[in-house]
Amino acid sequence: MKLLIILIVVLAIIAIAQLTKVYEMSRSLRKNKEEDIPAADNKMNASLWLVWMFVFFFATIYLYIKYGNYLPESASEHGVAVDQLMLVNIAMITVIFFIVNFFLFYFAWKYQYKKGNKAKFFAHDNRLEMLWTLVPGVTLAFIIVYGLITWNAITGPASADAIQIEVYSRQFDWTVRYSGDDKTFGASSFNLISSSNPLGLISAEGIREKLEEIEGDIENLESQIKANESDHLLPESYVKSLEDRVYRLKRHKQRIMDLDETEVNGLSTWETGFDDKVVKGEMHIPVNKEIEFIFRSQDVIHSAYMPHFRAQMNTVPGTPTRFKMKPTITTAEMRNKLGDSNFDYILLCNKVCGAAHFNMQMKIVVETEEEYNAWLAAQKVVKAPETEDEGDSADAETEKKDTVTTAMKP
Ligand SMILES: [Cu+2]
Repeated sequence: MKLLIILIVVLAIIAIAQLTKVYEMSRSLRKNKEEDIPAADNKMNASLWLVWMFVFFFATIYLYIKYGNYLPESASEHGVAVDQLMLVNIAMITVIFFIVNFFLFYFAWKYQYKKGNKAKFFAHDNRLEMLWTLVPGVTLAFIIVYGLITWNAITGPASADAIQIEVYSRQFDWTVRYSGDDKTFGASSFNLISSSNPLGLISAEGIREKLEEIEGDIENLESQIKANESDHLLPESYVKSLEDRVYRLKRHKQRIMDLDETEVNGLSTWETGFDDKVVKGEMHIPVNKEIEFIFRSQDVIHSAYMPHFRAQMNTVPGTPTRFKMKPTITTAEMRNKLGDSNFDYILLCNKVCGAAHFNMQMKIVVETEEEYNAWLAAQKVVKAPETEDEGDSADAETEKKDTVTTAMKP
């Protein structure tokens, strides 16, 4: 099949070369020079510029109408300002587009070659220089200042009673964390990330489990190295790689032991995380309440894109980013407005982050505050509070902490 295609291409090239030759020979027979262009050809080319201008303008207008409004009205408060900014920019660009392109094609037609026409020599004009420096300068300054004012209003600090939601990205899904009644997220560390703890939440148990896992691995590797000291069965390079892994695991262990248990509101940082709620699959948010999103990423840069709310923010490994917004239309209201009972808000990844990037999405449900509270109450907390009586659980707590403190001493 491939050979056939190559053959066709080669034959086509030969055919074109032969046709060109025939054309050149016929031209020399007519005694015309190659660079001589007949007046009729010249005129037709000039008129075609005008025809193309109309096709181009109509195509542009058609595309504006067909694709200009692919999103429904903004479902967030700041989104109205974003739409306004976008509209002003597009309006200015459109006006300039039509003026510039009109002159481009019109002049190509007007100044077509005519026998005897001579170009005027015109080197400099201060008024013209001023005009084409000042007009774009002022226009661009307006766009930038207007954009910055809007951007600063959107990205300013969130109010104190804003609901905080952590949006956590990794290849290739989203996880959401709600901070619970204490309004404080439990601390997390990438050193504790494991299949059972994808967010790397810090807890006494999490630390102990991870340390046990690492110690087990170190022991296993060291016993292999030790056995080799007597029987020398392993190749030297392999022993080197084992030693390297032991070194890395020990450093990882040290980093985990360095995690501190700083106090926040009288609770240790990991205790503040016990009432957090980790949710996958869909994110619920209440309408008309300010929400502050905190974005984190486990692996590469992703981008949290919520088109219906005109919101987008990169999620960067190692650097939490944030964005505040106030949704104004519930999912049910938007379904009514659009007459589409299947409509859902969506969170998409908008950075090409790997093979399954296209499918990295999550449903967003905007509902009334009562519905939201009921939904949130039904979600599981990270660690349920102890049910035994006070004295017992306090003892258990001290005991647990002792274990960790011992483990934490290198
Ligand atoms: Cu992604």
